[in-house]
Amino acid sequence: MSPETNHDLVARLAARLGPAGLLTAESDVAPYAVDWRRLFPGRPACVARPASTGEVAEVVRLCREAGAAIVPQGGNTGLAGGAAPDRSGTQVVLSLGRMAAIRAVDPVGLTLTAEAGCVLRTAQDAAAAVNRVLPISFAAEGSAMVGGVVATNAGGLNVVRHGMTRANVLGLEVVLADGSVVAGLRALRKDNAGYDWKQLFVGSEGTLGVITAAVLRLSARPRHVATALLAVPDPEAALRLFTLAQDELGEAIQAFELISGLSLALVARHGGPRNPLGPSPWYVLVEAASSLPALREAAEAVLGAALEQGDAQDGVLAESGQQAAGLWALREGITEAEAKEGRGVKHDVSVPIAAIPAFLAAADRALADKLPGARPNAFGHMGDGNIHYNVLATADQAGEAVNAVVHDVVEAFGGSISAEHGIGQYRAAELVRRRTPEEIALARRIKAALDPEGLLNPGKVLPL
Ligand code: 2HG
Ligand code: ZN
Repeated sequence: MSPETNHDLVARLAARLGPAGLLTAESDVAPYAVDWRRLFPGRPACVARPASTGEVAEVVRLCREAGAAIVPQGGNTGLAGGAAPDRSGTQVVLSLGRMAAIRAVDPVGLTLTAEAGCVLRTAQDAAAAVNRVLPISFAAEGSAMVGGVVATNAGGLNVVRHGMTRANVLGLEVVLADGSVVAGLRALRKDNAGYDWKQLFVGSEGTLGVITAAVLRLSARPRHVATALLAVPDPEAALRLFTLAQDELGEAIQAFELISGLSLALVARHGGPRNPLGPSPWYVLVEAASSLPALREAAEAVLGAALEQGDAQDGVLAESGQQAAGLWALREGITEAEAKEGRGVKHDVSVPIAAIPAFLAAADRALADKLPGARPNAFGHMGDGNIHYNVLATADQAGEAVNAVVHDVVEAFGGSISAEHGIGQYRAAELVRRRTPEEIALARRIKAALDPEGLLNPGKVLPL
């Protein structure tokens, strides 16, 4: 796109969206130009901030006429650079932040309909106000927006019980690359009429269409919640505890997190909350929830059994919601603490749950062999097989080299190189290396069918 086309496009967008709908000054654009970790600094032509689905469609049409690429963006909390523009100065960031309405909440049918720019926590609060739960939850929920949550198929803390975002999307409204609006905001539990096209857009990271609103599934709000932090000697013990919790608490388990001792040491070092347990090589944070009155007794019995069989050396069962929140603050403080500690090379991987201990041992060995001095820091959603095997690397260890070592081990265990964060631009090249040519060719055919001109978030998910 030439500078003149660029200039024309910005003028047209300004005329269509008005002053509140378009940002061009460098200081206004800056927060939208780079991802949260500041790994992918970009330079967009402008930031369009449409206030309605009709305006989103108009932005897409104007960009298409000008041949300008569009980078959809929600809360910009992603960890894969999926919402950051490139440095060409020609891409238009399409921020959904002004489309923040909750269109409907149905406590009987258990659904909530929200626009893409609605902050996840606002949607959770709206569900709580009618005594229901929106069961998608993760550390960035105070900034992440519904559109981005759906577009990245975000995972998080409750996947063990409620599945990924994908499992909680009932309907979508999407603007396609040609500017047409597909209205599929059906609030139905059962809808088996034809292709389930909405699932194509869930996890497509803005490369197939722009999600403008979603119908999300709500759940009953459990009356009792039991949250416990346990100090465990090793990942094998944690895995035995997972089985124990499955046997004794069953479907009430809504989170089962594995946390390394280093993770909580980093949280403490960087001003995080106090760890009520002593130092330990590993911890498990487990939460169960049910409306049945016997939950607490059952949780106490599990904790007792865990201590007795030696798989936990110490443990605390939260006495109040506030104490439970304190335990969660430890877990949710890890990402920021790691960022303050220095250069962390992230890996968001999954392996079969039962293979987690062997995977961790093999990855530690491979790292010690091939990249001496690199410090692994593993934590994550053990109940879903998802480990954030992050590596505090030395200055001379290139990120790609660290990725290769870790991902080779992941591949040997039949795992995935992105369990929940998506691909963005961070993992696009790696995806092509780690999936079969047939899978990549299929993905390219889907992309070509929906975005033949390649204007939607180019270079994300699939490399150019
Ligand atoms: C979490 O589980 C997030 O806290 C972030 O997915 C993980 O910082 C990370 O690597
Ligand atoms: Zn995670």
